[in-house]
Amino acid sequence: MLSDNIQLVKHNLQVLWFTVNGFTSTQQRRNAMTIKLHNRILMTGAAGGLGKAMRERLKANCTVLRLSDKADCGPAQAGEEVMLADLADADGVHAMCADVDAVVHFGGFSVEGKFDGILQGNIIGVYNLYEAVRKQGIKRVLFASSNHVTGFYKQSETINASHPPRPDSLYGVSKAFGEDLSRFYHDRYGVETACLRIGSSFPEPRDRRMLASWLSYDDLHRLVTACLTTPVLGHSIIFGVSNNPFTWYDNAQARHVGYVPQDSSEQFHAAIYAKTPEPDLTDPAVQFQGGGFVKMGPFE
Ligand code: NAI
Ligand code: 15L
Repeated sequence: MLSDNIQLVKHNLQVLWFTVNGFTSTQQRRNAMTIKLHNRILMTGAAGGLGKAMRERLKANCTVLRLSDKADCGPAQAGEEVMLADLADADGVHAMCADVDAVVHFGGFSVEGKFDGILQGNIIGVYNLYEAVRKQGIKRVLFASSNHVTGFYKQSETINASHPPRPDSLYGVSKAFGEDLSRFYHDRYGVETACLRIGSSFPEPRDRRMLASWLSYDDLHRLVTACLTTPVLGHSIIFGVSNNPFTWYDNAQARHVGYVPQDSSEQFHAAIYAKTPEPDLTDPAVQFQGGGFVKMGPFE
């Protein structure tokens, strides 16, 4: 607790120094924010796409990066620990949370599909995680939510964190559950959470919709860093997108987090427009923000 407070004071002094003296470069601003406030960070979903992309980057944010997944993550490298666990196994989840200072939770069922997989990973799994967080006294969690919590808003609408959820899939419903569960653990037990409503985080946007929803890996790391280092996070909902020329999201309610995206989908526009057909405006996948998710299933 004392060392946490010392770290927070050091962080605030560093940010104050830069604020008073001015940031002479973007790099200085990033360096000021990428300080090691945490000794051990647990990253779940380490074997997945975002886990692999963040593995190296997140080492800048902590002394020890603990990696977990139910799938093989490969051997631990310098500055890493590996503890495999199925999120549906409460004892395994409790063990992987021991001695952890903050959790970056990417693990779970990441697309629309049969309910049982979603239930195990995203409902029971998230409950197990928050129970372990509560029992282990972990203060801060970054929860990978999704744009599919609000996928049934139109692509002609701009939404913010106060808009009610309109999930476009069982997957989106499960992420809405995770957001509500994390709010309960904040209000009842004081656990701070950032619900990152990630758009489309891949090396490049793959279609016209992703020109609006794209989040570069470097911007995802900036978002994670901002959420880990902001002095007071509370319970915050943040749309995870890059600085794209058009988007459907307004992050004004998360200014306290200090996320400043620096990448843009603009560089991909010409190529994407050249290789994709004119959108059919009567297609629900074109009308709604969730794209193809709005017409998937049923699966039983
Ligand atoms: P992914 O499917 O590549 O990785 C998810 C990882 O979670 C996998 O390695 C999988 O083995 C693990 N996992 C699944 N069920 C598990 C369980 N029961 N116990 C333990 N581990 C389990 O997904 P990706 O793209 O890396 O996404 C990471 C997170 O971010 C997911 O929660 C996803 O829903 C969320 N997200 C990702 C977006 C993207 O554009 N990549 C967009 C919005 C949300
Ligand atoms: C998600 O939530 C998925 O995890 C990811 O695979 C993409 O489909 C993304 O949303 C998207 O909407 O592009």
